[in-house]
Amino acid sequence: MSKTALITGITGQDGAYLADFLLRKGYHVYGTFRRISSPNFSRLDFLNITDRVELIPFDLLDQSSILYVLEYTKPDELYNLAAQSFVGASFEQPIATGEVTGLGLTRVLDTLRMQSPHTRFYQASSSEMFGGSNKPLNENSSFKPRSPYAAAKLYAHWVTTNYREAYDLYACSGILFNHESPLRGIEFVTRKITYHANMIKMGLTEKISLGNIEAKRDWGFAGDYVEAMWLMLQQDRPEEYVIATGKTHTVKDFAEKTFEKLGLNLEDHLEIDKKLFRPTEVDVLIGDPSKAIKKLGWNPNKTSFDDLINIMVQSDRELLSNSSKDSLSTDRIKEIPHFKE
Ligand code: NAP
Ligand code: G4F
Repeated sequence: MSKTALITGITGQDGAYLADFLLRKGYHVYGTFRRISSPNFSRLDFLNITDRVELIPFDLLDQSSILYVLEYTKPDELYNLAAQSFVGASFEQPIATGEVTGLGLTRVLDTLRMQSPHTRFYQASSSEMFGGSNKPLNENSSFKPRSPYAAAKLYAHWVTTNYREAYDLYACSGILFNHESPLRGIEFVTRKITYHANMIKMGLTEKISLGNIEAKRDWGFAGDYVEAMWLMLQQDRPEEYVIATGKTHTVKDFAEKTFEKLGLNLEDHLEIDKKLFRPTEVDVLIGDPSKAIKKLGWNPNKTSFDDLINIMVQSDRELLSNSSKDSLSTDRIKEIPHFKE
């Protein structure tokens, strides 16, 4: 009989790639979506897998829906990817972020403990919890969250550890550094850049507004990172793992390379908008994936920084070329300014 997996947040970037990965491994995949006026399965459509997964309504804010989903699925593996995942928005919606990203995990894990304790559990922890460092960060590095999002993730991280120790659950946290793809939300900086650069190339807009372009991130490809999530749940013992490439680049590097690939000069099109700076910033993130390489056999070098940019630039070029001109507007990707003062 095939194994079953439940993915919360299957409509998101990682949810879609993980579903695709697990289907290829022969899993029966259940995925949760929020009951909103028009549920959006575009990422599953992009990977041609919408009809191959079983979609169940669910909300991290609603204990009953969590109970219902677990009773119905009783999965072998549960991947908790659902979250309010945008750091920027967490400054404007700190309470909702805490409710969904922090307490939501506790609702899931406590229900799991009572309804399906045999299920192997994966929690999507984040490198944001570290708060940044010039030196590579590993599983023993200390945490200093610098946003409501990071604080909520750290709470969820510690609850996962606690439930493993207190109730002997097979509960793992993957501490993932930034990972991107053509399916990345358009408000995140990499996708904002590849989308805008293509718009500029096509003459549909002239400028891109960015915030702190000196910030550095350790960027990998989401398609490679979902394999690490799965590997964590195949081990003898549940543990924490850092997943990263071990290399870091500035936002400016990412933007310059993207513009260069399209034959454009970033300087001619860039506007720095102070309103896009965060009240507190994580200046540098770089991860040390040695443990994942050694224990999981995971390969951090499958997709290089350059290849990642190529994949995203190409995908946005195709997306924009296939869209009607009337539907294209950079207004779609306006960000909420951060009111520090
Ligand atoms: P994403 O694209 O923003 O996806 C988030 C998912 O959570 C979406 O399916 C969203 O549903 C769902 N969701 C939001 N609020 C919910 C609620 N109240 N109840 C149920 N579902 C809800 O995020 P991602 O990039 O795939 O990241 C996946 C997870 O990894 C997140 O937990 C994120 O914080 C974490 N993480 C990501 C990275 C990264 O670089 N991508 C790094 C470290 C950790 P809708 O489609 O309805 O909005
Ligand atoms: O792309 P970002 O919004 O991603 P961020 O904040 O690093 O968070 C992502 O990675 C985390 C893992 O480390 C995840 F946990 C989290 O869920 C999410 O997936 O911003 C990256 C950097 C920041 O320093 C930001 O200040 O880019 C800087 N930046 C500069 N201009 C901008 C912009 N970010 C955005 N979103 N938009 C800008 O215009």
